[in-house]
Amino acid sequence: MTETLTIALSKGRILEESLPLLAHAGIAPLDHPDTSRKLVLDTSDAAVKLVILRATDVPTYVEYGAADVGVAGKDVLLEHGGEGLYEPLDLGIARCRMMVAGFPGANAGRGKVRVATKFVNIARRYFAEQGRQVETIKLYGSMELAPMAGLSDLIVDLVDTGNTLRANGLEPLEHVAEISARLIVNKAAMKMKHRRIKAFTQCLAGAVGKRAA
Ligand code: PRT
Ligand code: MG
Repeated sequence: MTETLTIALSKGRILEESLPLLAHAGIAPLDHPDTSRKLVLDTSDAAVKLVILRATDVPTYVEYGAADVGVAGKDVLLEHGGEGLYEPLDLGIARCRMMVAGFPGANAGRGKVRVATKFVNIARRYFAEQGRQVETIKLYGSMELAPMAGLSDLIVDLVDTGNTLRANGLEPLEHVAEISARLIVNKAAMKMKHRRIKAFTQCLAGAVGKRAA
């Protein structure tokens, strides 16, 4: 019997950049994920389904086995805590950098500093490792506004071109981590569906290799 495979993805750049890799594994959604309102999509492979989630929910679905595998940004994984998951492959897509940013020189200040971010766990860990005292403030969007509005001295955010920071008078100040999307796998599924998942991972690895070449 063919083993079924449920793949968790998020809309936007992860989905866009994952589709060519999935195509390499013989998997194409039957409905277009951007225009369809369906959250579960059948694919060209009858045994494979895609579930479309918020990016931050992808590790949760995979950890609890509601999806066998998923594609998640390293930022999301670092923030979620990756203990309940396998992370067998760096897909090399949706690349960016996690940075500390602020007004020029804002990171030179002494005393307690306020840091606004969506990534409070990553920020706390980063500053704690350096023995720097910070107060983290959790935000859900538009981190770039926080320094200008006087909410925080610094932000921790993802940076690609740097245009968003520049447009708001901010600068990248410190590099926290290189970010790219990873294939994640449920631990029980890795045992129960070992062959299927191994073959799928190898197909994706082949596609990643071709992209890099
Ligand atoms: O948008 P939503 O709240 O629904 O969820 P999300 O922001 O998590 O999803 P999405 O699709 O925006 O991002 C999914 C994943 O893409 C992230 O988890 C990252 O791993 C990865 N990624 C890669 C990025 C970027 N590049 C990126 N540039 N995610 C976000 N950005 C944002 C950044 O937060 C900032 O607002 O783009 C802006 C900076 O871009 P530049 O080019 O102006 O520097
Ligand atoms: Mg976004």
